[in-house]
Amino acid sequence: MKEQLEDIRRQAQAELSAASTKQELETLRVKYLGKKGELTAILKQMGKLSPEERPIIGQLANEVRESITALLESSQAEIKQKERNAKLASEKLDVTLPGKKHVLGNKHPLSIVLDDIKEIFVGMGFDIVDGPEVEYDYYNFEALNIPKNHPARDTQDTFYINENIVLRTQTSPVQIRVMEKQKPPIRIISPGRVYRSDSVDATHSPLFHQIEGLVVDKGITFADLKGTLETFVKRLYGEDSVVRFRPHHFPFTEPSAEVDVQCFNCRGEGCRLCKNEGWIEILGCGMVHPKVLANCNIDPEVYTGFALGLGLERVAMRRYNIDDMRLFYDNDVRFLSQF
Ligand code: 2NL
Repeated sequence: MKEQLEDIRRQAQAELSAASTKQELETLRVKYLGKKGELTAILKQMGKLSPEERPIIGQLANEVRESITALLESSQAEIKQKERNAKLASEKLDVTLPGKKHVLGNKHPLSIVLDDIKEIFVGMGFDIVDGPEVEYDYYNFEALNIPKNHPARDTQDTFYINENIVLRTQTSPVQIRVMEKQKPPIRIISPGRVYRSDSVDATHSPLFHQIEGLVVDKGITFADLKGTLETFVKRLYGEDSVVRFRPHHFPFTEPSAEVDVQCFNCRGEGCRLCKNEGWIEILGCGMVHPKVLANCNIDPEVYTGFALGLGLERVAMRRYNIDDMRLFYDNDVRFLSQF
């Protein structure tokens, strides 16, 4: 029996020091100290011993139990400490590390200029409208007094989807649609993407942006056009801007004009920026052609109107001194973060 007890002690010591989890320890506790455990099994046989042997074996059994209990407790404490250390290590946080920089986005230069222009027109009581980029030939050309075989169709270099459908070459079709639906007074601008079948270079792109404006009401005259555009140009380029109107021709306006602003670089003297002209062309405009009004069921004997169109890229290129249009569409952050 003595031998058996010593065996149990040795075996328990070996197994306990090899245990590495709480679960293993619990299994070992049951195995050695539990009601059906090995030590209990021995103690149950104490009755067979002689009275002289009994206290000796009893004492030894107690010693074994105590040493196993002590070992269990120290192993438990050790495992608990190990788990704690592992938890602390995995949750370690270096509060001295530098923070992660958030890269802030930028407003695209075209959006900056567009928002400025919208604000100026909204300030004068205009509404902002939009419409389809894939448009009927009728709305893009026919209704604007550009019939089939009109020379303007050649210069437009249109992308045709089929015989009757095009990618819009200007945003005027949006305004035709408004005039068809809404009776005057009308005061709108229509900014948006337009398409022309041009090859890409520093000043051309098959996709660019246009802003058109339209005012239709009783008694609208060329003086309203001049006043509105002068106000627009002064708000966009500064109150001291000088504006001139030059006769021009568009099929959809009559009379038509182009608007120049005196070169803000040389004040009209002539320099590189204005190509020695002293003036910089900024938009086209005119009184809405009576045929265009009639096409939209607006009686040209009762109503008159004016319209204008300008290219967004050209305004932005001049403002930011950008010499290559392609930069707008590359979306290179090194370019975009400069505005
Ligand atoms: C330019 C200048 C222009 C218009 C656009 C227009 C729209 C309607 C009726 C009449 Cl619905 N006109 N738009 C008028 C004059 C000039 O654009 O340089 N275009 C290429």
